[in-house]
Amino acid sequence: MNFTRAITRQPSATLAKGISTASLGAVDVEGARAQHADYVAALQELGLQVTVLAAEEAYPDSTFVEDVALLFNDLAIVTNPGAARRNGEAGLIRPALLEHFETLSSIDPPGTLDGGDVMWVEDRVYVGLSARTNPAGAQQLAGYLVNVGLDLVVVKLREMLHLKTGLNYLDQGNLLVTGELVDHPLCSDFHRIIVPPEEAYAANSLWINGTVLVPAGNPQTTSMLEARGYPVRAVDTSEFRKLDGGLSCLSLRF
Ligand code: CIR
Repeated sequence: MNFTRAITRQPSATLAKGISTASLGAVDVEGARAQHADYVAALQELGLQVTVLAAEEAYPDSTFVEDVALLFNDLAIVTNPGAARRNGEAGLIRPALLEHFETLSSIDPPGTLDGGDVMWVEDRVYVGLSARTNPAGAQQLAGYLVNVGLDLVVVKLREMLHLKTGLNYLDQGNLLVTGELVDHPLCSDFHRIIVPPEEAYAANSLWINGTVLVPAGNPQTTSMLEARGYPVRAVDTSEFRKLDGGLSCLSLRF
């Protein structure tokens, strides 16, 4: 399925106060803005019409728009983000979604769910149970998906922040995978491209209309993707990595 649109949000001046476990040093907000502009340019180069929403200073992590909504054809779901500090971001995305979707469903308390935990592969959706996404959130998602003919597979995470931190579907059965998920039974349905531990961050690469966006500085992953026939476009997201954020986190694609 080709994407035609994406929604992104400008990094805020308060970005450096975002949630982080990365210990990679202080965030350079100007650098992050430049990297964000290149990310938007990469999506545009691949044919997407990109909406860039204004920064939200009250929410340092709000540039990671992937976590606040799930989009499956005509079904749009606003999530209930699992980190208390990010919870209010869900309401902020509604107006942008209503430009494109007639109605919005929602994940509601006690359910919590981050979009980073959700991977869509054809007629199946995988959801990670993580520190952010709980069983009640996954159950609500299953209820919405059954109405549109999509199955839900639940994946328990032990270490990763989100499912897509370590697992990303490309196309034609190809799956990027790393770390705790490499030997997960779900992988048996796919051709695995195993990302080595030293490049684990590149498991969060992003298939866009035939090309794969790969975080800059991951030569092994780049070579493996090229060997499977994918054109690769490097995008530097090092400032977002300092906040545990990767390529997929920075947009909603539909
Ligand atoms: C957070 O901890 O919520 C943000 N600092 C990073 C969110 C990354 N989002 C994603 O992987 N989908």
